[in-house]
Amino acid sequence: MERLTDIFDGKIPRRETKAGTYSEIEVGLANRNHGLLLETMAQDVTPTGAHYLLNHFDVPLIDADGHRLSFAGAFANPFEMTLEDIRSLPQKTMPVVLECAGNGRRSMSPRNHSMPWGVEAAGCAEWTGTPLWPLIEHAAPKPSVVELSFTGLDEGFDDGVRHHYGRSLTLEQLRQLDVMLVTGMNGAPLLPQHGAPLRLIVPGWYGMASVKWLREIRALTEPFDGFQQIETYRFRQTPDEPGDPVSAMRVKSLMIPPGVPDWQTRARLLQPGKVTVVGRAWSGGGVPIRSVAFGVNGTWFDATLAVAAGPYAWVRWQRDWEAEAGEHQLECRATDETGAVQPLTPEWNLSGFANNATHKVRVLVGE
Ligand SMILES: Nc1nc2c(c(=O)[nH]1)N[C@H]1C(S)=C(S)[C@@H](COP(=O)(O)O)O[C@H]1N2
Ligand SMILES: [Mo]
Repeated sequence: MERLTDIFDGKIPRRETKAGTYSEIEVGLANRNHGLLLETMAQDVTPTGAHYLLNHFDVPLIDADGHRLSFAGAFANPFEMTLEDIRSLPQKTMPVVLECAGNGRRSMSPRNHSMPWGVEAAGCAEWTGTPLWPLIEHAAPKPSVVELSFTGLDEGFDDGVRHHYGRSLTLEQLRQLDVMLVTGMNGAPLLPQHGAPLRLIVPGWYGMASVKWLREIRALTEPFDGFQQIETYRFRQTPDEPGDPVSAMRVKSLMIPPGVPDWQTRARLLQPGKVTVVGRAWSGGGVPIRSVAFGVNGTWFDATLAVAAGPYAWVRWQRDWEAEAGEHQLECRATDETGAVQPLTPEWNLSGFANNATHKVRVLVGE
């Protein structure tokens, strides 16, 4: 890469045009799905339009009045619910961090053909809905039940397999996780692209578990064999191993890049003097953040933590920094209450899942 000074001195007015085209497949994916605008981390709650988006297939446009959620399969008391039925149950609003399991895979080589996420496939919205567990108890899984599957109305192909997007959780997981049936995001009805009219939110887990456009909850007496459960979202080092399933999020932190950006490169220019650097940190499974360290060229300083808005929300961190002229690499590194700490460099698996390496931002300090 060029020196940052060259960018801000206008010595490199534009990136040179290079031979070859963008990969059509990657551009197509990136144009349908988008990341968090990091600057919106100034607010506790991610605005709906700035929350990341990950949709595998087409967004199904569902008539809310006609929509039914069915509890089917090996339940003693199978039933169906309308949205009105769901909204008449006790309602709860929770700030929850969602993060895509593929967040951070952009720098892997050879690459995985999927969303080329940098750091921005995360967000913390306020989700409104009703707790799922009482409804499962009402449906009464038969003693032979091992898992429940959750199926969305969206449909497509992956690796030659046609399927509706679907995931499963064991009864034990459902008992422990505060899973919610959600109809609202940030005080408004769900938008079509975020799962309208009904989705699951599985707090503390990577986003793939939070099934959108939910239409069926099925009690199964054998483990679920859906494509999104057994083929993808596995930690594999070789293609033929079954791999452990991806579940709870790993400890992570992000910073709002300080200063002002260059349009094409996103390189940052900042004035010398005191800068308050701000970011957010979270971990999975409801584990709180213990500390965040702010790094400047590899030297670490303790950041101050605010109080998180809930067990599944991210927490604000900040650190004052006396910025001196020159090029610097800023970095943030969180530790959670179990002692888990972010690695400094990625630890890859075949799909680039759950990369929680530290967030690094290069800045040029100058007039
Ligand atoms: N039905 C359905 N649910 C889905 C998906 C999908 O493609 N179809 N994508 C999943 C993935 S991989 C993620 S990361 C989250 C993203 O949720 P968001 O787009 O509301 O941020 O939704 C999950 N739920
Ligand atoms: Mo995802």
